[in-house]
Amino acid sequence: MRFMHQATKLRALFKRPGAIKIVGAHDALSAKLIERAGFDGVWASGFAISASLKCIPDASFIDSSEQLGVERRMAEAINIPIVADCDTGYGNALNVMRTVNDRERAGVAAICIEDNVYPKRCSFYAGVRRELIPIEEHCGKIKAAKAAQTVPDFMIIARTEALIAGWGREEALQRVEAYAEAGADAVLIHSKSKTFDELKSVCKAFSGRVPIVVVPTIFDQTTAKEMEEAGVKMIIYANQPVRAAIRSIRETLEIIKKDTRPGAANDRIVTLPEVYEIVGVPQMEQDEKQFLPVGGEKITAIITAAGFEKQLLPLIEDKPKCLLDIKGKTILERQVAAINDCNIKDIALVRGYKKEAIDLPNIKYYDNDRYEETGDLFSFFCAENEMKGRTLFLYGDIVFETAILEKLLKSPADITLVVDLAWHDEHKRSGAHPHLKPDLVSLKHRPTTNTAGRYVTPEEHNQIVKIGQHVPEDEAHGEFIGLAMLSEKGTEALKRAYHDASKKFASKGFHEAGSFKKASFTDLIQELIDHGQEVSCVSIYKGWMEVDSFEEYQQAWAKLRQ
Ligand code: SPV
Ligand code: MG
Repeated sequence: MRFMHQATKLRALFKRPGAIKIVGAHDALSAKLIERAGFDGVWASGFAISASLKCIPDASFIDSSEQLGVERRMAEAINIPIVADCDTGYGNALNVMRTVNDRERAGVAAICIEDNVYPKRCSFYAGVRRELIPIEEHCGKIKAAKAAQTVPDFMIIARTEALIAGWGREEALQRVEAYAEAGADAVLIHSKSKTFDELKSVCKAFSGRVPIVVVPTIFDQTTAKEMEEAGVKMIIYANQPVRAAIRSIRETLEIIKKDTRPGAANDRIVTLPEVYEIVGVPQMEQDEKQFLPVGGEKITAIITAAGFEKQLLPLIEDKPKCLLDIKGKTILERQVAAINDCNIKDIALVRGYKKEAIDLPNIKYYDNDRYEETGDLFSFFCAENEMKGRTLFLYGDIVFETAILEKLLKSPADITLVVDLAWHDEHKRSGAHPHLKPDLVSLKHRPTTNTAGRYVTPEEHNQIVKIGQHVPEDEAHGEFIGLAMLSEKGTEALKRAYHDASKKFASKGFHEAGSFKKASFTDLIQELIDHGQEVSCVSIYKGWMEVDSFEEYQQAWAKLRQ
């Protein structure tokens, strides 16, 4: 999209029939609300910014750069023109020149400079002295501003305080004519009268060579139509948002102070989702999906640790396997640490055997009280509530290096399982399975070995065609380690397949399982593959271990670092 300076948009508004209506903002949020409300532009009000930024009077206490900072933030937040209230231009004609260039760069469309002496006083403060600079001096500022501008459509609005200072209609008229003659793009005639009458007569008498701008703060019962009919081209509702904010905040605070329940004020405040929407959280969520690397989004880990395995007695007499201690840390603690290291904080654990022994904090617990008659698939689905987006599935008896999990999280596939290619080597060497019941995997593409005979883990993601304990050994390329990651789509496919199969196989065997309720996670993966679902593999070479027997537990002690 071609960049268009907001000054060009403001110029276009001046060419449009009818009065332009802009509203005073004190920060980016109020500017955004003004834009959302459908107004034509924003008035970066010195009065409102002094009040909100520092809670001080509008009397040149806020300097140019402080005011500019707020204007810049507003300009970043909105896409309608900003007219910056630049008081006296923050000094003499030379200061005005800098003021113009600073605002052009900030994306402001126009500045307004008034003929008050510096330091200025808000036009409405009753008991303060009021003086105006000579006409020639203000004309000099206007000429300097026009000479300094580099953005062709940038506008200089010259404001007179003659009526405010009580110098009368003629002085006001003389000044605005002179300012127009000096090159102002519009003139603002300010008034503190309770009625529009005095200002109206100045507007009517004005030559009309440039547009007229007014601020109906005190003559607040005048309609836009009346002002328009008097020849007004721009109306500035200068300070209503900051006044609305003060009243609303005050009333809300009173309620909460009295009631003590924050919810007592709910009917007078916006909801949190409304705030999220205004500041652009939905867009951020979309961008996150589109641009953040895979693994950057929220992931839930589900660990199954429900089962009881007789062969591990007496080691697990009083606790489940995941609580076996290996050099001062339990298997579960090691898993949680690796998961947390990968910035995954949502962990659900399905307990069963000796469930009361597991009480690690920051984990959501689900119970499979039928652990003796069900398989790990049933256990995983005890935590089905957690299967919402990307989901990590882990067996509760594996210990693995964090790098393996990091590698898995980078997989862009919908379903990815970690497969250890070392199984083949170890199998050949020992002549027996390294584990009692390995979940063997047959891959679509046979993994290649390098000259050292080690498997070269392929960069492209290989696919699994067969999985389970019954995969013939001569077809097996590796072993599923009990760690899988599913995208949101993959998770949905898994859930669908589970529920379809639970009906279809309710009373019969399911892949390698004698009955559906005794099925394993790998049975459901095979079911998905058989239905055409691509299941990817992230291949590794060692770096993990499983505790299925007393020997494996001893090995874990021997191999693991503290
Ligand atoms: C402001 O909003 O700071 C203005 C307008 O200058 S007024 O307060 O009405 O003078
Ligand atoms: Mg002001």
